[in-house]
Amino acid sequence: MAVERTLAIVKPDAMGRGLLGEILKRIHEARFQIIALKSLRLTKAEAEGFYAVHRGKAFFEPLTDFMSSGKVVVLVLEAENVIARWREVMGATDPAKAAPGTIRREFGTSIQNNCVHGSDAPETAAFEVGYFFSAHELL
Ligand code: 3AN
Repeated sequence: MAVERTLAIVKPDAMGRGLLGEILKRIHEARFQIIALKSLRLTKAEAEGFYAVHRGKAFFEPLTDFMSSGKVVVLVLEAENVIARWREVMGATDPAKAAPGTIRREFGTSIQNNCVHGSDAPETAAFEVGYFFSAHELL
């Protein structure tokens, strides 16, 4: 199985509720290596660019408002099969449908306010990592 990298985001709802430490603990327990990490506030335009594949959907406007409403922490995680494994730790998009013990099930409050993001495929991971980090930050 290949060593992969994925982009994780601790979203504004989780940051505002003081959940960063809890989420980092779960990343540590899953034995994912943190290659890079930073805290920032997305502009509305940056949130729209990040979620460009969802442009035109009903949830695009509220989603990009939400993602630019407060600080986020973005991380690059590395491990074997980490793209799928981080999505397992996060749980399903809708917290009500997420498996027990997952971050979204335990802390998410709606489909939009679901605490964390994770890339869904190698191609999106490459785009998303590059959206936030330059090559010299990923050594
Ligand atoms: P995931 O983050 O689980 O891969 P995506 O990529 O389908 O989910 O959606 C990106 C983000 O858009 C989700 N994390 C969630 O915040 C929001 N979202 C997705 N579907 C909906 C929806 N039906 N209503 C509101 N927000 C949504």
